[in-house]
Amino acid sequence: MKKVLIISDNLNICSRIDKILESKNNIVTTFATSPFSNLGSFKKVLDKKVFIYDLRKTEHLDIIIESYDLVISIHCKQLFPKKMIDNIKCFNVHPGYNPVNRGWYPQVFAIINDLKIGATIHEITEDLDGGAIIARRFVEKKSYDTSLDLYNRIVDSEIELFKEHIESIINLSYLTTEPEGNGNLFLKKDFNEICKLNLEEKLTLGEAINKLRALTHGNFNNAFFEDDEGRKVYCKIKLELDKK
Ligand code: 0FX
Repeated sequence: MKKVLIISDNLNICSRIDKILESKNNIVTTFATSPFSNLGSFKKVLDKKVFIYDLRKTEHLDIIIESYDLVISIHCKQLFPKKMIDNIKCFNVHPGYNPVNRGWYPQVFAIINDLKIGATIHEITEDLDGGAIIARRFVEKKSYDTSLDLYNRIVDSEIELFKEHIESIINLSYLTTEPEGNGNLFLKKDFNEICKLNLEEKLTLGEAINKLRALTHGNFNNAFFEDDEGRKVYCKIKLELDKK
């Protein structure tokens, strides 16, 4: 019986992963989230005990290392410290095709920079989203995708990869490939920077549409400009494919 820790800050994905793991009888799964996540909603939706682990705390790292055989990060926003990586097998399910889309909000930067995109499961190293690749898959990018449309398909792909590879991860019988170089790495600060629209910036209409659809994600207020009176005006775009 393998003791698996799933650590995540994304409840929607966790509940889908939970359903997959419920059917496995060779593992005992424990869920944990980060100090800044809403523990109450994790417990309510998953309907089980959920721990909070603060990966900056040595005592929490010691508990993890002693209590589990492996750790899987599924959109966990905490960085895994060296002590953890060195002492327990750690894996990451990433909403990007490594090494092309390392870092934050990969679909946003894939739309703006016309990069390929997909999902990856990889071993965790100290290099952000840079470890050996266990499985990865491209996801199609459509001309009328907003960030949310593409994100939803990427998450579906992450879940599929997880379903297909979880057995080999548990048994440590998976094969790996090394990422082809460093690829691209985008951080949260890069996202924050592109959200502020410079109305004087010269872009083609295509580039402008791409920027706005990359920053359109459901109800999030991302892209904005400042008007003459210094007020923030948020912008979203609506795209619709001709169904005829
Ligand atoms: O959990 P997650 O889907 O993923 C993020 C990173 O993108 C990922 O690379 C990392 N491995 C993981 C730990 O954290 O992020 P989220 O649930 O905060 O946001 C999901 C999407 O929502 C994001 O891709 C873009 C969009 N979003 C999110 C926020 C907070 C916005 O458009 N605006 C926002 O302010």
